[in-house]
Amino acid sequence: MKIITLSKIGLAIGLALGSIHASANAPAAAKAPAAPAASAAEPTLSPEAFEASKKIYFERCAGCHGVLRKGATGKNLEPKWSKKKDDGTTEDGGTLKLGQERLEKIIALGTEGGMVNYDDILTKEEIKNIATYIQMPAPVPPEWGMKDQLASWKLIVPVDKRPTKQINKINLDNIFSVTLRDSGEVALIDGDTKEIINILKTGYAVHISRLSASGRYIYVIGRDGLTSLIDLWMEKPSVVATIKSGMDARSVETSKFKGFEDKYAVVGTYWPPQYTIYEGDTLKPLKIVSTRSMTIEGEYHPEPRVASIVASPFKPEWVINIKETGLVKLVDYSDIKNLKETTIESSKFLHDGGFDASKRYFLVAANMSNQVVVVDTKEGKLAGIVDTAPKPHPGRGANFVHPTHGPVWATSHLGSDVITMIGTDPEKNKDKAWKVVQTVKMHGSGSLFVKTHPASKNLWVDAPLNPETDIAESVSVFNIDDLGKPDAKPEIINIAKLADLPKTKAVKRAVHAEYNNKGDEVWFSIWAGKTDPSAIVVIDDKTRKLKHVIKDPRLITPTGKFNVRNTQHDIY
Ligand code: DHE
Repeated sequence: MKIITLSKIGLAIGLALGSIHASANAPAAAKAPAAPAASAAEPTLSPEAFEASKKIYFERCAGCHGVLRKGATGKNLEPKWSKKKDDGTTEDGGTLKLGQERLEKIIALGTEGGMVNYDDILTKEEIKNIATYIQMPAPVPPEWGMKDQLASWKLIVPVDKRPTKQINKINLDNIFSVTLRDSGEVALIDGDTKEIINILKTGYAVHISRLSASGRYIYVIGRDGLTSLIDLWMEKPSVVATIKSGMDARSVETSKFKGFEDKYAVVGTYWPPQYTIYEGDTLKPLKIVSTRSMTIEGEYHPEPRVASIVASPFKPEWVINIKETGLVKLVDYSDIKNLKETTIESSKFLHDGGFDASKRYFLVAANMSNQVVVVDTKEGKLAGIVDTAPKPHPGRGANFVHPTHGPVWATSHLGSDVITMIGTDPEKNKDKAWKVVQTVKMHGSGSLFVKTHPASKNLWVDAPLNPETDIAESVSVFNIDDLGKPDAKPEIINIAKLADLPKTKAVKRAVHAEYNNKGDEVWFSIWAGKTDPSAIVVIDDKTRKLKHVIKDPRLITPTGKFNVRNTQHDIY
């Protein structure tokens, strides 16, 4: 059996860096020239186990820990790291120091810091191998420039072969684009009839869906960097173009300013760290901009990943958030040949976020800094940085008028069992703007998403990453009018039980609230195992009672859901 050793991998990385198109998929070390014999303590894997672990690392770990393993939402996982502290001393660490046994334990059981347990997802053998894999140097994936992108571009239905008006009878306003995480698909579901309109092959583990300004096109981005364009006007809405934007991605947005409707799309990639501007109706790549740069502390970072992107409705501008550097880029797309970027220094580890109700201010979680950054898109500068409870994770957050504090934006937290409300009205409530005005306790930590709707009086919040089954299966719902009362308590509803699914080994996590177009129904996904039957649970927002359960064998690991109208107009 061939054994891959740490020293061999080191050589392979050298080779990969030398030739940027060295295949990301080939067993890197298997190609490496002969290396000195491994010492007894050196972590080793067979080429097969190395490749399998590389795939698992990409699918399960890279999102939090980074392709180069320098850490962000998750800890640094380099074999050896060394960090200068403020007092001038040096701290050394790394996976080699933690060792095989401890790493296996962490991967299997998770940590209190928010890492989930993998003992119900990975086999013992896989856990053992991945623990070894992360003690070996990280293989560097290739770059992905214009030639690669163009070669991957597929214009499946050219613009002149598409309908010139909507030719189906579907209420487009109320379609939900639902991520089927582990099958590499999205389901388009008719929000009125609750019927599946179409299941479309897309990239692996589609992260989000975003709408074009007109509401005609849905753009979805896979974790594997595949961008797909869906035309809702077709008899059966289908994918009309795809392109591989990179190897690893999470965000896509469109041009929404008057005169630029449906003209451009922009995709942010985790690897390579860059954003690409595309023709809105074909996905033809037009411009690629690298995000590699210095951090806000003035240190070079080789992997500053593009996190959330939003489009301003008031300017031809995207707000592009760069995770590791803590820089927010306001990108003016009115002249992409002479692209103007305003670079705002904020806080490191920018992740997800949304507009306030006026859509002038963008609030984004710097999750590992335990802060929320506020950007004034009108003035093009930082409006504030708000300290919060650990690891804020808003999705797009929730906007409502608080009974005592006026307009607020709310986030829940991965690392705390509270909802944080931040004042967002610097004109009429100046003393409360960009300050935490209230925190309320919910049913547990491990929350990912909070949601309300202008037509609703409810504030819903999930906790899918909580280690307790009952908490992960449940959501809290607060009456907004009761907030401000010292004893404001939520109703806790076990959504998974309402789905009435057969018992399996996996936890049935209730995840991601999304309203329908009218704001009178709220939809939750049941996120269970890949081979488990799953469902979407529809709750009547007014009565908070079960209204419908969407079950279908094709609904495999549903997670994010994006209602056309709410996503098109940034309603949350
Ligand atoms: Fe997400 C939004 C990144 C794990 C479901 N997620 C986002 C955004 C980013 C991000 C940068 C904001 C995009 C935007 O608005 O432009 N997510 C990451 C990760 O790096 C992370 C932590 C690890 C990973 O490997 O991907 C991660 N995310 C998850 C999940 O495990 C979730 C729960 C299930 C899944 O489908 O993968 C998940 N993320 C979502 C959803 C949104 C999202 C549903 C959009 C929320 C919204 O309402 O807009």
